[in-house]
Amino acid sequence: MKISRRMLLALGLTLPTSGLKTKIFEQNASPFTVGSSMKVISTWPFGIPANARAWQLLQNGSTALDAVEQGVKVTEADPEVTSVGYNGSLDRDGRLTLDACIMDHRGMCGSVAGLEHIMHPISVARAIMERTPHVMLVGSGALDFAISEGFPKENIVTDDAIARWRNWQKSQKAPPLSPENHDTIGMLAIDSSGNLSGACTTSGLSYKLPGRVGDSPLIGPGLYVDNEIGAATATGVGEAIIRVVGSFLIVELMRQGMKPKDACKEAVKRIVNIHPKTHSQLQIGFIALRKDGEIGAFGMRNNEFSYSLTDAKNPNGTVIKPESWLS
Ligand code: SD4
Repeated sequence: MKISRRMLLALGLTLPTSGLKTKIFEQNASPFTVGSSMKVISTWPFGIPANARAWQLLQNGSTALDAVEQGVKVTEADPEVTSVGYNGSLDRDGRLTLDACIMDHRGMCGSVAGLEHIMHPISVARAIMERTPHVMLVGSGALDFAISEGFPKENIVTDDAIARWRNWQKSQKAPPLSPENHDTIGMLAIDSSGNLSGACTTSGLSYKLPGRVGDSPLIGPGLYVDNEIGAATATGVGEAIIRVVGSFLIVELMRQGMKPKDACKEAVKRIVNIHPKTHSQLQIGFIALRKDGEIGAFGMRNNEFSYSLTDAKNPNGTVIKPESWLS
């Protein structure tokens, strides 16, 4: 006679719970072998010092979430990077409005858009994730929240940024979507427990229309993390990245079995399909980190895009130029 679960319960007996747990785990398990090695990747060569901070934290046993937050804070505070955080590029009206988002291995996320006067928008995004029931705050609401959480209101608009903006006003040589006008840091990390997190932060397109929001603070286009599959993030013309929900698309393509590089290339291809005549004007770069540690990337324009990798083999970081659509 077959013994049913009901019969066992009636007898005051239970099925071995370990067997039950194993089954549930198997149903949800990642299809990829969880890599034993920690890894950090981020967009552009200016990711090297940001990766270094993240790597230091990972080596000390920090979570990927702490690593990516602290990592991109390096870039946010760096006046040499004129497209992220402090000394970032102004909008058409001369205001510095910052966008950022963060996502962890549990699928939790936080985001800010159009945030002024705050040095570290990524930490405000994390505070929204951890201390509110919301995902995204924008503009004055985001600023009020940041101040209420103790973030100092600072002047992060530099004389240099104002001079660049005045220069642009005079010449208006650089159109708002030109490649030299934008560069975001997007960072992905895998920690010693094999958990993934990502962060993305930018001042957005230089001289953008006031109120314009790009892909970088948007969970889906600018950043996506699925702890069973992998993570992806983006840099480049946000409008084009939003149209294909780039980072989410890449993670879903990896779920279907595509390699990280091929998934990034497919996302670029979809942008080409939507912009058959203008894609050569679009700077785009995607990076992806799969659960098992495999990385991949792809760019749009003639080898312009590069990204930074830091791991046990490259503890000081290395800059990699991925293939691009136009070469
Ligand atoms: C945006 N994606 O605001 C950002 C800008 C950028 O490389 O990444 N530049 O559209």
